[in-house]
Amino acid sequence: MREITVLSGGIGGARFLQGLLHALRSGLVPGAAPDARVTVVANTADDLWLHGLKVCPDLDTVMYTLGDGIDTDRGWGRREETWSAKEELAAYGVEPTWFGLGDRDLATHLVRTQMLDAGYPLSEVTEALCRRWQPGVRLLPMSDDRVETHIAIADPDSASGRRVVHFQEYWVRLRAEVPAEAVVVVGLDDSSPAPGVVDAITDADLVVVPPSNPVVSVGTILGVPRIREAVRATKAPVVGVSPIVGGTHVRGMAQQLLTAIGVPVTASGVALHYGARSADGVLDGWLVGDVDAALVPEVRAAGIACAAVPL
Ligand code: FO1
Repeated sequence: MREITVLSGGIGGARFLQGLLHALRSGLVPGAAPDARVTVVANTADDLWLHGLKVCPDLDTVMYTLGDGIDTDRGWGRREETWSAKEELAAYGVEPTWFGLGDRDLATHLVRTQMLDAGYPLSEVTEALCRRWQPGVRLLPMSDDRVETHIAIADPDSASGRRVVHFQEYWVRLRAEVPAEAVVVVGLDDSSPAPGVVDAITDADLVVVPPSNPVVSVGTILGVPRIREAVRATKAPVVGVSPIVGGTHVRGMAQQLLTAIGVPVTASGVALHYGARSADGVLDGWLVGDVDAALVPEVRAAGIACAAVPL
């Protein structure tokens, strides 16, 4: 195995990638060359424009985590961060004040926005930023097109009884504490895979679905036209790791969003949501936590190889 492709969101995917790279480079992955190339296809639907800057949380979380610049307690943003610009913006009463842009992190968004304004596509911007961070993977945005996840929530004050907020407002300001009624990914149907994404999937020796959010991370990547087809067509085995262990997510808001789309919040529910490649889905194999061993038969019955391991 020389080419491994991982479809990743933010914090969960980045931490999985840290483990994968450590195992690979230590020669612990049977059948994989220690210098196997890892390509990360990252979700960009969490992206947002803030104070005139393009912020790409999942791309930056993977880049900072694997480039050793991440704040390990928060799991996002830079370590040794300062917040002077954020404090000054708040002093001016500039909204949103609920999204923390650190001074060091701002430099990334300034460089990215300047390059986007100069006409470089997000994929080339990401490649340029990675020349500094050297994450040890090829980091590709799922698309160079603008795609944004918005969440419909109940709003008794509005005529329709609901309103739509950007995913980051739902997650960061509302802490996913209001029921999500629908997930709307703006621009997804008109988006195209970024250069190299389809080939990275079809030419891989292994495709991995890490424990990222099945709805707003893996779900949005698979929702980019042609990406799901590439996963279904690849010669590589497609193996996933359950983000749900013991009936709940490890962190984040997968529980709330799976509920919003009617998927059971179980290790088997997510596997069946992704589906077996032999049916109409994308998975050949699925790993569940030891605590979920009782769910293995249900996953196997759906045509997906399955094992319970200490996730
Ligand atoms: N998450 C928070 O909970 N609070 C924040 O203020 C915040 C700021 C932020 C800034 C840059 C960035 O790349 C990520 C940031 N995140 C923050 C995390 C972000 O909401 C999540 O990492 C992803 O969008 C979900 O995976």
